[in-house]
Amino acid sequence: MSTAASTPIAGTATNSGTRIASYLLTEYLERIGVEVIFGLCGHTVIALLDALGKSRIRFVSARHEQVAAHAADGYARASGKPGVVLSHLGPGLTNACTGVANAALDSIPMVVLAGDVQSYYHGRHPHQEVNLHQDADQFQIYRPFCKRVYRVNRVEDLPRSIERAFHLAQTGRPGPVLVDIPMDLLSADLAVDAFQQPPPAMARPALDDRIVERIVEALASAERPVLYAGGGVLSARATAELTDLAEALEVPVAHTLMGKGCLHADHPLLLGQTGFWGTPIANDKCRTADLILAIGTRLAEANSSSWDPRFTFSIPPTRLMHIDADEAEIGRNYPTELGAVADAKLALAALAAAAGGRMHRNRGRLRDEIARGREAFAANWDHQWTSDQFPLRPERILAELRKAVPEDAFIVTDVGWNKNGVGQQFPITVPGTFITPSGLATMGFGPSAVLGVKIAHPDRAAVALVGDGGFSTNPSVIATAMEADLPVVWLVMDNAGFGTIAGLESMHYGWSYGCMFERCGEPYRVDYAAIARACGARGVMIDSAAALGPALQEALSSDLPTVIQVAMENAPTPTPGHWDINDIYRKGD
Ligand SMILES: Cc1ncc(C[n+]2csc(CCOP(=O)(O)OP(=O)(O)O)c2C)c(N)n1
Repeated sequence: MSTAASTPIAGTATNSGTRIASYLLTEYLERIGVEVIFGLCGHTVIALLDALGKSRIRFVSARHEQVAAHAADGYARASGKPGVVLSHLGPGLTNACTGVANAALDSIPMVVLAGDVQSYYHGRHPHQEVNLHQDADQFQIYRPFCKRVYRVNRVEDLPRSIERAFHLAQTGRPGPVLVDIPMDLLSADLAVDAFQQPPPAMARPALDDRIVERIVEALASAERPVLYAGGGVLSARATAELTDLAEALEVPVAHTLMGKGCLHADHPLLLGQTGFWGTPIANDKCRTADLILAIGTRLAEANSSSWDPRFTFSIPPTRLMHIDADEAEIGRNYPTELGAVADAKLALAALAAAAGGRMHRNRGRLRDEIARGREAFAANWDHQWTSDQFPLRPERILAELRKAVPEDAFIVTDVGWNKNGVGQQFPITVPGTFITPSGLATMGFGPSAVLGVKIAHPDRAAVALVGDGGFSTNPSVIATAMEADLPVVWLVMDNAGFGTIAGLESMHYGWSYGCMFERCGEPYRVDYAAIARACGARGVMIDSAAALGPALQEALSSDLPTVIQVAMENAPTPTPGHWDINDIYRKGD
């Protein structure tokens, strides 16, 4: 983040040598490069809003704090900078929880600034305070998913807490940090030079030369090695280095959901995603590998087929080497021959440099095998790309979307067919353009996150591909996009229910009780396109497969946000891997 000087905000002088803390805080945020804050007002934070309104920082006012937090998350993913959230106390902060936890589980840098009750009413249970177990206790709600929670008890501690928050959010394994500020402190006097220290410039951990040599030698001499890339490769912007390493040693690349985009979709060494919603060739090559080098991944359950050795990873006998920003991830789910804590970009650059020109084992007809495996799997669904059926096949929706958007467009998903289908079937050619909630897999992420993505890159297209369940969690995103002038597109795949879970229940229990949208026993459909029009945005209801492509083109060239609602068959995504929940369900009489 930059440390450029900022001009003092007018009208803030108080006693000589002091100014109001909220103005000094705002100027500091400007200096360290904060350009946008997402939030929702409350009486505890209007002092800060007043200062923000007079600053260069943009404030995006959402209608629900969860929307603000997801938008900040989307902004962080697309910009590489921390997302900043401003929240009122109590109900504001609890509303934001889901969005902040979602960012935490995907290692997204975020700073949450929260107002709190007056510090001098400690113990008197003031208005909206969470205090059933302890006074002034709201910050504790954030402990399980924040890297650190700061409660500021004296205004003099505010600068240090803010500086620590931005430092911790971005370093090591990134994640959210909360700074909880009693409202009176925002209006208190503070020495004009109190906010002096910017977050430190940090050298990132690199791999030791001997470790580089050991890993490269192991990959070169292995018979069936695989590189396994997680979201850490994308967030470190290390895809070029990964590609160089793969090509230098002719090693195929498999990836997690968040690792999608680590290699160009057409790259002949790309195996695809592993796990339950992965691809057979990725699962097979990983399961039969003699060596896997995993980078920036948790080897999480969904991508590892519930760690069942029959499906995705069989470690041992496969040998595992693992590079990650967080030592806690190494060795947790599999015995690991070598673990290293390092920045993915530095590590992959060093490995690729050492691998350049190195002799490696003959990989035989590996590239042909991969091409055949990918083609054979795509044959299960590629005929659906041109299906004219109505309600549409989900694959036709993906095909129309791919045709309509430029390659550098952002595709933001939610959870449901959209996430699973894009992860498995949608070709991503520009790294970082696929944005999806993985760790917490929050329904409601996509419609809000796309707002932050668009703010980070106003000149690029941003489309949220979401289910009707996910979209209806918070349609207020349309009003926020209108107010913030963000011409995003929400492509709502409407199967009149929580389709993925409906399908799961139907498979195991023969019905979808509690999962479909119904009224008086009949399917219940909401006209989301009409809601968009009521907000002054564009709303298009698709009435045939042929209408989708032109509607997308129009939406992408419009200056207004657009909801495109398309009726879709509730067809499941293929599941070549395994998820052991399917062994749990038992149907009674
Ligand atoms: C906040 C939240 N609640 C519940 C779930 C469980 N869940 C996973 S997928 C899904 C259904 C999503 O429905 P929809 O958005 O319509 O997409 P579809 O599955 O129909 O493609 C649900 C409820 C979740 N992931 N997040």
